[in-house]
Amino acid sequence: MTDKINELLRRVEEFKPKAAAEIEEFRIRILGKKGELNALMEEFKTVAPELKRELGQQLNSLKQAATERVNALRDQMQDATANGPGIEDMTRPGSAEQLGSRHPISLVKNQIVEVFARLGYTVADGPEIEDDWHVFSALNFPPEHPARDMQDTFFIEKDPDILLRTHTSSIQVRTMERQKPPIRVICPGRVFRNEAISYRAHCIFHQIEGLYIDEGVSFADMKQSLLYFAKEIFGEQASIRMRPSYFPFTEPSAEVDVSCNLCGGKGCPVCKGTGWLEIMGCGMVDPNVLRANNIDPEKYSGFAFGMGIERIAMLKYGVKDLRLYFENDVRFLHQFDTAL
Ligand code: 2NL
Repeated sequence: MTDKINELLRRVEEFKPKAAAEIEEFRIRILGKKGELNALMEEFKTVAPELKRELGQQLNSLKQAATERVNALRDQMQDATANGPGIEDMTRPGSAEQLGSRHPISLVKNQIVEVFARLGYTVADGPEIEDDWHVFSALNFPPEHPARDMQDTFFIEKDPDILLRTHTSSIQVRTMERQKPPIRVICPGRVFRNEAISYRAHCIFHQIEGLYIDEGVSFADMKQSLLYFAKEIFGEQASIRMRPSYFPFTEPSAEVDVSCNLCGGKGCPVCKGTGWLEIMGCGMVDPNVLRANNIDPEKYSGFAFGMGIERIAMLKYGVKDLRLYFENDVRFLHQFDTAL
């Protein structure tokens, strides 16, 4: 029996757990009700009386040693998890932190903002829940304009004066309320439209608009600013062209195209054979808009432009489906942030 006791004592001393769960398993196997120690205690009952004294002492020492070992191992394990290295192997490589990455929409927004900051624009923000004045009336939308329709705009049911902004122009209107010309402001933000979701449309998307008002601001100023923007975002080889267009808030208005980078202007499937890709709308601020915002159109003139950030990011990164921006699949999101 002494051999059995010594054998168990040796196993207790040599026991080296790798995880906390192993200690508890070991405790139950040795010290538990149906454990090996109690089995020896049963056996002890049958030994000859003259051996009882000596074996009793050995069994008590074994029990004490096992209990102390289990408690000590438990403490060590706790220290190791609480304080880092304890019984741990200090040469093991550290566990790497899984870092997130910036969303492509944020990356492109920041790049666009930086370009215009270099031209002296400041950044402005405004509420997503707006009223009719800041989204439509102050921007020369006639009362019957289709954008005012429920089909295009999300209204609050109880009060049709409250709506989700459909463009970021409302931020510029709020800037004109606060600030006298010269005004040079760039306004990024989320906008909302009641659209069916597809690869090229979503009911929530992002815009950046810019507004420049001062004495003597011309169409030529606008063209040069937007050419600079296109070269900064799409590369030095980029050129732009303007096509006549219409917006309620600008006159004259234009659609801006950038030369297709994929085919160098020769025509390819991406630019549908035209050599050009539409990137934004722009125009000279309509005198009605200046007047509505208490700016004298006889003294001041200005230009404004607006673009969809999703679209710019699609062209820049070759993203084919706009819905990818909203699904938050990390396999998609991790591809853009080069700062990591
Ligand atoms: C587009 C076209 C545009 C504007 C936005 C604007 C704002 C004020 C006054 C005049 Cl406060 N204009 N914004 C002007 C022209 C075009 O956006 O296609 N956006 C995605």
